[in-house]
Amino acid sequence: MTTSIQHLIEEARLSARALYDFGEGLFNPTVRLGVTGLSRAGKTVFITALVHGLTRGGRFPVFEAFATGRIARAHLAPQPDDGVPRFAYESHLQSLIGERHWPSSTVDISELRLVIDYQRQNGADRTLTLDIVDYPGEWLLDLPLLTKSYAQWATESLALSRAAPRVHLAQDWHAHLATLRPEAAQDEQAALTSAKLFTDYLRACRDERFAMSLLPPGRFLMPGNLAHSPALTFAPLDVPSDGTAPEGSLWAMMVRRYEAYKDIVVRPFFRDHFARLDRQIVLVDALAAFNAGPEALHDLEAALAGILDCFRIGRSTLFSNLFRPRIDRILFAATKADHLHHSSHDRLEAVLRHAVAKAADRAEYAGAAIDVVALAAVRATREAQVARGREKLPSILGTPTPGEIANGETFDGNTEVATFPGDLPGDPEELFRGGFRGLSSSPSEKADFRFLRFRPPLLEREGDEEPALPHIRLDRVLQFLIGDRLQ
Ligand SMILES: Nc1nc2c(ncn2[C@@H]2O[C@H](COP(=O)(O)OP(=O)(O)OP(=O)(O)O)[C@@H](O)[C@H]2O)c(=O)[nH]1
Ligand SMILES: [Mg+2]
Repeated sequence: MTTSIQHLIEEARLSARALYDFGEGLFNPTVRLGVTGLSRAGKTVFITALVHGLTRGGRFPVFEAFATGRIARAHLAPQPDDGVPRFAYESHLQSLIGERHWPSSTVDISELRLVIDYQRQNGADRTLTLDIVDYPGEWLLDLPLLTKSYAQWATESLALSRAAPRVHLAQDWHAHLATLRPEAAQDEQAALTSAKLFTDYLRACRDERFAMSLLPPGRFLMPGNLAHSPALTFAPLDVPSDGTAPEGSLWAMMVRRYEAYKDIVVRPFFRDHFARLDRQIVLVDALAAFNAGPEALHDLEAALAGILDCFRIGRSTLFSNLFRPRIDRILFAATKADHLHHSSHDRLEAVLRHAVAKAADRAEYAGAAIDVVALAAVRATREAQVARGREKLPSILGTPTPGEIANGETFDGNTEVATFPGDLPGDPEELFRGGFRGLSSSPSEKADFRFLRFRPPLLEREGDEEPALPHIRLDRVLQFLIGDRLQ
């Protein structure tokens, strides 16, 4: 099928969907909120805490409609899409509150509908439906592939893999690549081996010590039911970015599979999910990047540019203006801010703001309104000043998860400790200049930032009331994402 016919069909499908959603929205004001972030960024915890706070009376002084009592009630309702898994809110909440364990990892898209009954500022009673869609950030970072040819993608991926620290992780794959001739006859075993070695390389980049963010194609690391299919059995070859693949060659085989990946994975995601979102929050684990080192921070910045590119690409080039994606607000949130003393929260926000601004320049971004926040959806720590010699260090207190290690001690999951995670610099540019040590270049005792994983907090129950979960700035997030729709 030629690309233009394919595009026409895509547009027709998209248009039908948009019209249907539009009709629904007329009778029933709805906000479709996308929640995304790379794996372990904090999506599941964020959604669980947000829904719990809205339905069970959280403490949200900055969320105006809530703080002034205009929200009468918020409750869960059956979700609109029958083919999408439901977000397992109840079991995630049970882990968090009942067992004091973080919810387990999730790899698919999921959805939850929350209905909010509220009073407008003029006194009229209204309802706002909030559909929350949780999807992996890796899927989002695949969207730029839609506008790239195989040769462009291969050239970019190879260039990235030839810079430190990736080049050390890519040795096996590069060695195999050097034995391949793109013009040689197509060869399933060669494709299988290079896809495997390329995937191993991506997995090594994602490891906590390196914490790289930019690792498309996303499904290579989370294949689901596509594992071992031809659409996931390709890898970059060293080919000229403007050349044509000879028929029957290994190169042509790779091109075909790369295009199949876009057809089977990327386009349906764009059409069925991304194009239907109204608002988007992107959760970012900036602390994991500090932990790993300066290269991880630069990689994160490149990933943010990639993400901004997605919103721009979606808006301008893929489809007609009539039914283009309609996201009008994007919030970037640095998660797990409770790992830092509050004196560093503003600094964490400043680092993310700096990275997003640089990324916006790189992606020549113009589009939806953007804001940035440092957040802890669930605050697992308290604060204290700990004396070290004459100095008083701003420290945090929490219960490390069982098995965490610091200063040679392994924690049992019941003992509370005070730690000093490290001070973020007042000028974010200092971090980007790279003058700090992370796990990618030194052993953990020498790293400049040390973040222990803590258990969720122990909550005090008052009578039969379900306790509220402590948080940092979750109310500011709500105000930005839906405050204007509740006026
Ligand atoms: N202290 C603290 N830790 C958090 C918070 N949010 C997430 N975490 C930690 O980060 C881990 C990952 O959080 P999840 O919400 O499962 O992240 P996710 O993005 O859903 O991860 P995947 O489902 O694996 O993609 C948790 O197991 C916690 O250890 C938070 O607000 N505070
Ligand atoms: Mg999850």
